[in-house]
Amino acid sequence: MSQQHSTRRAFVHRVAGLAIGASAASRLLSRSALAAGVPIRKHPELIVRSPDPLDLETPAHLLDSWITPNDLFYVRSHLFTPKIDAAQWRLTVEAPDGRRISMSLDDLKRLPRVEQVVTMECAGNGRALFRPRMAGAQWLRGAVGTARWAGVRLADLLEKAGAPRTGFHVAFDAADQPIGNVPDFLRSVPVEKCFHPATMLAYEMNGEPLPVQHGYPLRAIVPGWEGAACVKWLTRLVVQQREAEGFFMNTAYRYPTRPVAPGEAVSRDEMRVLTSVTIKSLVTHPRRGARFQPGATVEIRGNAWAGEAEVARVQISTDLGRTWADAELGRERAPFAWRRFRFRWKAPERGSYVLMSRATDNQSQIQPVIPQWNPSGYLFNAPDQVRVAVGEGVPAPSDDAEGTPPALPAGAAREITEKACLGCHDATLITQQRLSRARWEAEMDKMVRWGASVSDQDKKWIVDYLFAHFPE
Ligand SMILES: Nc1nc2c(c(=O)[nH]1)N[C@H]1C(S)=C(S)[C@@H](COP(=O)(O)O)O[C@H]1N2
Ligand SMILES: [Mo]
Repeated sequence: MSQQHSTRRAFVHRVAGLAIGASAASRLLSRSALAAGVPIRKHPELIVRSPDPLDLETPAHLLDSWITPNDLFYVRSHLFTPKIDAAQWRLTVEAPDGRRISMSLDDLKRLPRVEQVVTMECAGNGRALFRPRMAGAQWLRGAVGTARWAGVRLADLLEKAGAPRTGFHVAFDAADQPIGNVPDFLRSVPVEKCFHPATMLAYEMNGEPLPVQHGYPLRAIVPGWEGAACVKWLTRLVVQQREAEGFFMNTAYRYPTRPVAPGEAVSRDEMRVLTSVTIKSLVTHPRRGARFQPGATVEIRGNAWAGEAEVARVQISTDLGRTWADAELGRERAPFAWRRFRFRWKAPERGSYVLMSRATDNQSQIQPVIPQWNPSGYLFNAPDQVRVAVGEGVPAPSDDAEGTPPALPAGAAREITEKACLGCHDATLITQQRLSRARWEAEMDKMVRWGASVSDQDKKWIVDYLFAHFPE
């Protein structure tokens, strides 16, 4: 190890930083090979959190409808988008007694078709709003959307395969491939939820074949649960006695079982796998930074959702949360879909105002004033807020896109950092973070475990450089 590193260091010095380690080079090659052939057209207003693997956020003001159009729907992919030939593709289902069924897309389309409107939210939606901050895609408010999904009931397939109805887990395996040592995306869901009549495998989204970035040709829809349960590019379902193993079950997508202090470390056995998302709302109109004249009538609109529960009430405050008034709920509804809300507001005298929304569900859960901090930044659900200006000359900040520099800044360690990191992901994944030194170190350690080739000396330089440019 150390000999290899000292050789590489010497080489790097000799060619004035233009050298590239052999393993980094091969990862760069495999990256372009894996990523090749899946060109994705992106709506110009979506915020790029990472271009490849692809993470796109929807600006909140574009979520101002019950159904989110496909080209505006957020995208969250941990790995490179796989290119799948539907003619060759099959889904296999393996039952614990050894029974196994295998189906083509046409076979699936001959099963009874179900269609339902379901909201899907990434567990990390709102992560960028937690303090202290943590590593991860820096979602603000728009890693959420609602679509009309069509496909088959998962229960129909499980029944065909003779799967047991209780006590087991269904592991969802998918066609996206690990990058270097970055773990495979593998998740499982308890069989009881899989037999729920609303849980489905979808091959259509809003009347179109599933778009490639949303899981073509087939994905899971697990209504009410956080997005990571909705595995895309499905290839294989295994009914097994235990939860699936691996990073995306054992480390990611876990939430503390007790209230923790901001910044506190929490051990694995004090966390459980995330399931339902919680009560939350989003103001979709007006947008942040809008300007009105005193006396103007403004319709405040938005969406509220409650995971597996139902939205019972949405309230609006325009005086920094001192008083709240009921909004009217929209008529469009479906069991696991968000509800629209609206409220008429008469813009008062000149000034800067914050329009806030706060939802309550049918189990009396209400959005908390202070969201529960947790180590990975999941389930942020404080009341939403949109600052607007009334009258001329009042500042009206708009922070939806919260500028992410696209490239690493100049600095002594920039090239080492590029070589160590950019084989597996783009620079924006780094430049959007704002972390303490300890968290930058922890991120580096994780990346080394995942196959980044860095010596201890390089690691120190990289952490110094990252902390200098992207401190909390
Ligand atoms: N195979 C696979 N499925 C996946 C993911 C992934 O990286 N790979 N990301 C998950 C996460 S974290 C979320 S939030 C949703 C996002 O779905 P979308 O990209 O269609 O919005 O897909 C889930 N399914
Ligand atoms: Mo997610």
